[in-house]
Amino acid sequence: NQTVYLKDYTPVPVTVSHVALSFRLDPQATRVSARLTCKRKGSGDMVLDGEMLKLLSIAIDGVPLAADRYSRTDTTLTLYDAPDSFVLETEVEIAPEDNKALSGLYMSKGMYCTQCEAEGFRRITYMLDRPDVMATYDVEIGGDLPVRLSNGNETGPGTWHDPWPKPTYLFALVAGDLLATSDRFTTSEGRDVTLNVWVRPGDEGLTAFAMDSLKRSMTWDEEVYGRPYDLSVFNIVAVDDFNMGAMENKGLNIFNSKYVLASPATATDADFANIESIVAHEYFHNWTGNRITCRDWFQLCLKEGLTVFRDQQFSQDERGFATQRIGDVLNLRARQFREDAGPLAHPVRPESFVEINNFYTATIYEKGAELIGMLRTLVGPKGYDAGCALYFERHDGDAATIEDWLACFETATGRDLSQFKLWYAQAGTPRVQVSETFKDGIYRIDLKQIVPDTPGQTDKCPMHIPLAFGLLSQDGTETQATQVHELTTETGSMTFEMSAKPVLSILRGFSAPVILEFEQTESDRLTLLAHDSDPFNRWEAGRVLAKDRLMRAVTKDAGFDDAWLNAVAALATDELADPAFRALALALPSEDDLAQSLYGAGVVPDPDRIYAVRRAAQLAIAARLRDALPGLRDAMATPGNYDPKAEDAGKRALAGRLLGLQTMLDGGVAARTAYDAADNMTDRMAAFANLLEAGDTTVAKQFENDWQHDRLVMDKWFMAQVAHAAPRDAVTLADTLTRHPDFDASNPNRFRSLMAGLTAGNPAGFHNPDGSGYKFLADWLLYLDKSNPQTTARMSTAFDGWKRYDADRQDLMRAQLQRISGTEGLSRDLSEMVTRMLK
Ligand code: HT7
Ligand code: ZN
Repeated sequence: NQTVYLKDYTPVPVTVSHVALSFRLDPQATRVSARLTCKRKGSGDMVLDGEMLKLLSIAIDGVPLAADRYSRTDTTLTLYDAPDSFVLETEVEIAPEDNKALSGLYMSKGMYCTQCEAEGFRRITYMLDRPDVMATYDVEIGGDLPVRLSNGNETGPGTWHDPWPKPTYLFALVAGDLLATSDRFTTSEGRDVTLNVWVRPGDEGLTAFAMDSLKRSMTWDEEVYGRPYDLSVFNIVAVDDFNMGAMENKGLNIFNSKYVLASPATATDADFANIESIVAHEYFHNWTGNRITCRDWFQLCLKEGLTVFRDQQFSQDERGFATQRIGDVLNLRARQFREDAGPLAHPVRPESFVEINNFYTATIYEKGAELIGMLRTLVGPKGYDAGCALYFERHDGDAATIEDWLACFETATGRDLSQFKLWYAQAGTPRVQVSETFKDGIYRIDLKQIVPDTPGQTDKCPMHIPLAFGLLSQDGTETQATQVHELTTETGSMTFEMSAKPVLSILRGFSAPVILEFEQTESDRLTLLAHDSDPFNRWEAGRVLAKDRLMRAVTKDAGFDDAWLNAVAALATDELADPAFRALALALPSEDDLAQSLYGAGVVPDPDRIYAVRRAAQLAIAARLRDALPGLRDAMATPGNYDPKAEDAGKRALAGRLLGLQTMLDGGVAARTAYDAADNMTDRMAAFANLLEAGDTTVAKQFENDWQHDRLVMDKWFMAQVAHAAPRDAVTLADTLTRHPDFDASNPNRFRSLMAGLTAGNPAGFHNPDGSGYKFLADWLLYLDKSNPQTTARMSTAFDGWKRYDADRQDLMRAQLQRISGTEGLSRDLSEMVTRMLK
């Protein structure tokens, strides 16, 4: 397993400017003929990539190639003495039906489909399978399958021309029995575009929301970034077997069906929100990813961080800034901060990798998006727009780098971003310590940043950290509106002349991905919770108050005080506050969040204790709100037709939280009524989860009987049962469910639902002190690695927190990691992950 280094990047000596492909599809023996128009750019042999290909013929300029003009290994085809310009013709045979890795050309429920990012094209034909080789494409898909799709514009039945040069990873082909829901969109340039959402017959009633999301995304990208669409057709295809969420192939986005198909009866509000943001994300890639792509895979954040930032902006505009930002930060802390704090920490632009598929991480995506957000804060909205405009103008058609991106902002705004660039190179979440004094009319804030050591990186330089802050008087009036302080040195300070000590609201809007360490007084936090004009920090104040209580309950057995319970109750009952905000404010920090914070504070987390303390806190809040709960829930009713938009979703979210509290008190009585009355999947899942928590023994069977025909709903059924099982029963239940006739490990959605139901959904169950959770996961990783290394490697990250725990649990987890690592024939993907985790 070879390590690839950023420092070793070299351009190709021979490039390909046009690709003509002809497919004769067959499950066991698909023939792929390729004509590559090649041109020499430098000296050296042309080394093409190819894996699992049976080479049937090879010719240059129509003349079969003599055996001494080329050589092959399992993964390459090298041409010796290639001329200055020539056409390389190959014919290969592949077996899509046997491709269970879901990379390259594979079959899902009788449908042919492709996944080429990052390096799947080499499993289709010989080619320079790297993002800096951009070519135009002509594709011909033979045979009589009713629907045959590829990139670009259709020129005849099953023939496609893509005029926009693209790298191999954006190639796509889909063929099979599919039905489209169609619509039209006219771009700001007057281009008439046909929009299609293709699904398997029977699913055609579930596409309306995805189509609506697509049209809103197209409008938004024109209005906010000035980016119109550039082909006459935009196709989306829903596929059941898919390793990730979706893929932005030029003009032919392929989606995990989970992120396309939705109806009120089958999809929750969270599903609708995911569909909206993922449709937008893939569409936005057309400019940030496709028209301008990455020079090499080390630059992955160039397209992913920027596109996540854009989809987050879109969702803020569609759904409201505060709830979207809070949700995004919760996700960042849960996934990226966790990654940054463990053995898998890596920079947003890594310097090396063994398997690039292992780097589609929260750090590249979510931290990458935070870097764009910080850049926007530093240069201001106008500077940001000017930098983006220059980037699109200067680099359209390029395979670009982070340096190219930052240079556009330096040119457009005149700012020096050299220190800011460290965010791309230095891994780890910086800690910012804040202290304050007030003396003789001077209010002083002292700041200190600490950038932690991470694997392979020590003694780091100070980062350029934008800290948005404001000041409030003790009665909650804002005395200073938001300003940005740029912390560029290890320590810094600010002073203000004031007649009384103010209340500091710092890191407003979560202006930088850092951990704040600030011993703020209890009364200041309560003031922020009640009055901060920055909704993120209002929520954050409540979060910090809750976390303090929970951590003290874990470490010191402290009870829950009236001041806190009253503040929570006040928020829950505040009719003037947005229900979505109240729902977020009522949610306690997750078990994993607490484990992470305890570990950060030098305390070994005990998963059982954390589980018990969270439940005790929920019970205390429920008891405080006892009489108000039924009325509060009734007030959140959303009569009439189900509307997935944010307003009603917020009400359902709050109703769900309140039902959770009622269940703590009544053992599931209200949840049973709610389950029987539910007329949408959001309410049904909330009631189902609560009934499971309450130990109801009939509801799982009832749910199964009602929904066994629907694969996406059944994913929820598998996950919820394991996530809401009593911790000591969770592993046994998960194991039993793997023998259910509908459990199919080869379907990534099903595999992830069950495994993540345990590892993420039920931490106390996964960390069962007898080690059964660890063995269960390791057994399944070893099983799936043989056929689908990508999904296996991803799931293995459940072990990445192993060093946090007590010596016994560490021993048990290490033993499983060692067992995996010592297994013969491990994939490169899983092998790299366990090696890094064991280091
Ligand atoms: N750019 C896409 C990434 C992706 C992917 C990567 C590795 C293996 C399978 C994959 N499927 C999709 C999705 C995106 O970020 O938009
Ligand atoms: Zn993406």
